[in-house]
Amino acid sequence: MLNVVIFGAPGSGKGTQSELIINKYGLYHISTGEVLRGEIKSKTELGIIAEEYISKGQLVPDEITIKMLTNIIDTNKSSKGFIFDGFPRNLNQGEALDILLRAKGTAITAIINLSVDEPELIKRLLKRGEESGRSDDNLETINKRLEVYRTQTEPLKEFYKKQGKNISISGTGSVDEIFSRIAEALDRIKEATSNS
Ligand code: B4P
Repeated sequence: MLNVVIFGAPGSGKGTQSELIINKYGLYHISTGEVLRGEIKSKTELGIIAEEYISKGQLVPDEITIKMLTNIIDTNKSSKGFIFDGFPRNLNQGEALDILLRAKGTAITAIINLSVDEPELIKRLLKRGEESGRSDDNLETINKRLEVYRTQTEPLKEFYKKQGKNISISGTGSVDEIFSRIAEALDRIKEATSNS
């Protein structure tokens, strides 16, 4: 199985690149942000709780996101592999994901770590806010999300570096240019795993 985490700050292009990755590699896309936004739109009990956190730029509690992820993996067992977009977002989620995959006899193959500088991230998110009206794409919430990323999510880089799974990719340039860099890395990994 090819299991890839797409990792990066808010606005680094995780969602954008995931779409291209699933088309080329046939992986099952799990975006916790997208699932949560769907719950908010349908005004479910979970959505009402999630909205409180998302609109303030905070992470939704782990017990909610880990349960959500477990259900999605369980219902898509036959997939060729997964792309985890927006999960894990802290060390606790990283450890939970490892345990979950180990129990299914598989593991994370690699993490694609998209690096983009903060002024560019803010520019992209403000633009999306104007176009989509997403409640968390305003300057105050963006700054909070970037702080949460620095303090809670970034430490995961070390976690995956220690496992030898971190692949850093520049997330600046056109969407196609960035995808070529990602595809080159994933093709190399696929080749190495099929020869081993
Ligand atoms: P997410 O939905 O994961 O969204 P994101 O990090 O804000 O954006 P992403 O990096 O996917 O950006 P995109 O490709 O769209 O999370 C939203 C919230 O949900 C979180 O803040 C949190 O509250 C909650 N949440 C989600 N998962 C959670 C978890 N596991 N635990 C707890 N809470 C969780 O790109 C952004 C914009 O840039 C787009 O408009 C795009 O068109 C543009 N763009 C992309 N690539 C570009 C490029 N190369 N050049 C120019 N613009 C580009």
